[in-house]
This record gives sequence, structure tokens and C-alpha cells, in this order.
Amino acid sequence: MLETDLDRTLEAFFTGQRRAAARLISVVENGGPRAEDVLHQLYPRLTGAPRLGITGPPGVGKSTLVDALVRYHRKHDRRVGVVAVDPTSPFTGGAVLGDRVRMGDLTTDPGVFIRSMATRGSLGGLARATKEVVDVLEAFGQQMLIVETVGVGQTEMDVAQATDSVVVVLSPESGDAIQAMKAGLMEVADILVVNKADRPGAGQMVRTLEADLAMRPHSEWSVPVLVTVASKGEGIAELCAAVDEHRVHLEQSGDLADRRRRRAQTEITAVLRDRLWQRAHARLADEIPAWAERVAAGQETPYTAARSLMAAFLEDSE
Ligand SMILES: Nc1nc2c(ncn2[C@@H]2O[C@H](COP(=O)(O)OP(=O)(O)OP(=O)(O)O)[C@@H](O)[C@H]2O)c(=O)[nH]1
Ligand SMILES: [Mg+2]
Repeated sequence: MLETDLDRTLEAFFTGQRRAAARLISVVENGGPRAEDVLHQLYPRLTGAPRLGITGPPGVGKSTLVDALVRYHRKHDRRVGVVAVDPTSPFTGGAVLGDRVRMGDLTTDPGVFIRSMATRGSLGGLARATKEVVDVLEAFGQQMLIVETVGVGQTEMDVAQATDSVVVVLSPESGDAIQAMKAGLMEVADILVVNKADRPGAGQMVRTLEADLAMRPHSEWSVPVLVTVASKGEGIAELCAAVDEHRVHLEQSGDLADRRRRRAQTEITAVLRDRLWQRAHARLADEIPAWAERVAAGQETPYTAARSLMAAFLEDSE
């Protein structure tokens, strides 16, 4: 995209054209100087709209729940932005995502903007890319921002990093609760949802989760455990009320400002680390093999080698 094209796209974006928003999201996803320019233009337009993360094990009904949440907010006349992140399929991307996000008629609603993202295998970059895509949607005027991602491994930390409130969704299916406890999902939950409450075992599961939560150290926010039948829209109003309540808690306790400050700090650190590493690598890459030889031959340790390399790099940058 040429510079003038980018300016034109930004202009179109600010007058609310969806194609421009889609294009800017791609620019931001691709990174680089153009993405920086775009973010620079968009930051003054950020509104501080609520950012909600929806995560949980595969197949518990996250997308169905997001669909129901979107409908709920549309009924209340709020513009909604959805980012569906799929960290599990770096290779199949598009097609699988298409299946996973079943929004049907919502995709043609002008008040709804849905974007799917594959992560191209880089889990570390997920939080940043996701956060920046949400930034674009927020600047576009979406008043409620929802990020869906499967909670596997590190991804729930990423979604927590990119949002203000995290809803962890489970289903009464065997093992979901145990998986959630093992995978650290309980740690990031501001609200717990047992979806598929039309299936047997939901009540038991709620009790198990509540017992687990009761053993945790006391905190100002007590994590509620809610039940939903996402496929029938049951429990959605209650879930939205809990999300609102959490938001009020965040605002009144000062946690919202804290979270956002921490988020900014993490972002700055990540950018700085990338930049420093790129510079250092560009300067030192050629010298590393010779040092490796000496380390392999027992003449140096990795530490003395790194110290010398670092000294050379720092001397150069003075
Ligand atoms: N019985 C029942 N089925 C549900 C409910 N919610 C969702 N489902 C079904 O569960 C299946 C998985 O739903 P999805 O919404 O795709 O689940 P997901 O968590 O987004 O799945 P992934 O993104 O693949 O991890 C679908 O067949 C849904 O129709 C519910 O409340 N009750
Ligand atoms: Mg899904």
C-alpha cells in the first residue's frame, strides 16, 4: 500500500467505512513502520470501551456464547467488535476459523465487526497483535470489544493481557474443570461460566468450581460462577450483568487504571526487547559462530562469549 493509499484508507476509516477498517487491521497485523503509523493516528481516538476476553477449553461453546453476547449488545444498541483468535491452527488458518466463528447473519449487521486471526505459530506475538487489532476496532467506534480464544497453554495469559475482564467458559463435559485448574485458566478468570447447562452434571460442576474458589486467598473481587445455555440464549443477561459489575469494580478499585498501565508497560517492554534484539543481532550475528567454536572447544564459556559480544555491541552504540 502506498503512503497516499494509507492516508486515504485512514480518512475512509474515520468516516466509518468498514472496508477501510478491514484494511487497517491487516496493516496492523502485518506490523512494521506502516502499522506504527496507523496506531499513531488511531491512539487519540481510543475511547476506553470495555474489553472482554472469552476463553476456555476447546468446544465448550465459546463462539456460541460470543454470538449470544453480540446479539444481547445489539439489542441494547451497542456497536460490537469481535476478535476470534485461533492459536491452534497456524497452518490451516482461514477455513478452520470460518468454521469456528459461526456468526451467520451477524456478519451483515453494520453494527458488528468480526475479525478472525490466526497466530502463525507465534504465541508470544499473540497478545500484542490481538491488542492492536482491538485498538483498531475501538477507534472505529465499537463500544463493546470481545476477544475469543481457546485457552491452551499460554493463550489465556495473552487474552488476559489484551482485555479488562476475562470470562472462562467450561462445560459439564468430563474433565473440563480439571483441565481448567491444571491449565491455569482459573487464575485468569474474573467470571466463570458453566455453559451447556442443559447437559447433565452442570450443578455438580458449579459446586466443584465454587469449592475450588473458596480455597483461594480472599480478594476484593469474588469470582462468580454462572450457568448458561448459550445455544438458547439462557443466562446471557445475567452474564452481561456480571461483566458490568466487574467493570464497576475495576473502575472503583482503581484496578482498571492499574491493568491498563501494566498492559502499556508490557507493550513497551515487548517493543523495546524486539528492537534491541534486532539491533544486537544485526551487529553480532556474524561474530557468533567464531565464539561458538571457542565455547565448543572449551576455551570460553557461553557467559564469557556473551560478555565479550555484549561489550562489543555496547561500545558500538555509544
Ligand atoms: N447442548 C448445548 N450445546 C451447545 C451449547 N452451546 C454451544 N453448544 C454446541 O457446542 C458445540 C461447540 O460450540 P462452539 O461455540 O463452536 O464452541 P467453541 O468453544 O467456540 O469451540 P472452539 O472454538 O472450537 O474451541 C456446537 O455444536 C454448539 O452448538 C449449549 O449451551 N448447550
Ligand atoms: Mg470457537
